[in-house]
Amino acid sequence: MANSLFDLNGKLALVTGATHGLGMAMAEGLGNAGAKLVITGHSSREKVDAAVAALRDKGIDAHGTLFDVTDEAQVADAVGQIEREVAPIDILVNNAGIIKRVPMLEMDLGEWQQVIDTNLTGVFTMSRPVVKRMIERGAGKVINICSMMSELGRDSVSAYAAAKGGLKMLTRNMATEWAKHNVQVNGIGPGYFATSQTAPIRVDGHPMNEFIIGRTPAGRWGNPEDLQGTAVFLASEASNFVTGQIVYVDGGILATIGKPANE
Ligand code: GCO
Ligand code: CA
Repeated sequence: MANSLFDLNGKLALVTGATHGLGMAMAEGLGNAGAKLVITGHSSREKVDAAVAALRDKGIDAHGTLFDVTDEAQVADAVGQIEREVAPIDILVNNAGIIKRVPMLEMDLGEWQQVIDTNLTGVFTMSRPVVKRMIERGAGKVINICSMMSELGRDSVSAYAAAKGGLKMLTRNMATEWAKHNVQVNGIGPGYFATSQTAPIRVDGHPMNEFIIGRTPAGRWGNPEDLQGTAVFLASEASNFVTGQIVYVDGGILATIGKPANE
């Protein structure tokens, strides 16, 4: 009986930005726990179709759609279509996000705005039509993908850190407003993971690569699969009294000030 708490059979999960990387891994984890999946991308139909095929190859009932989470009209249409043609959305994972590593004084205002719009405002626009329906049904789960940068800054990621810091507080406000409707809203804060987003700073010899391995008590980069258990927990009945929390899956980075390089 114990594992029925984590059973997602009969649930539909919508994961944004899930054509690759962490979003894809979380979609797979939710699917392995029994959920039906709708994954989204924002630009490439081919990437969405390939990701859906990969999930289906693993026996997961997956569907795909293409829209820009920052476009309210596109979001409204997509949510309506999913709820009509697939199923009501029980679990929303707001994962879509971009990063621009540019020192603040060199960043164009447009670059700043694009990061804030996608990573923060996109969660506002994506969540509202989904949660309105969750409230009508009396239950729902929202998981916002935050970051190490919800807690710590780093040179050259000002817009990303501001957005992810804001997303931590948006998560708490969503939790506050929607708990009475039995909609739980939590965040997952990934540490440093081996994905295409971090590929540029993970190459052998890049100073960040050694730094992160040294700065992470677990002594390694995260693998996307490391997020699956936390995603299932926050998407399942097991977390019905957990809301407004950010669960950091970071190999211990946030627990420590680190140690001298040669220790
Ligand atoms: C960076 C990295 C980080 C990670 C992740 C950490 O440039 O520092 O890309 O931002 O992507 O967000 O949680
Ligand atoms: Ca520039």
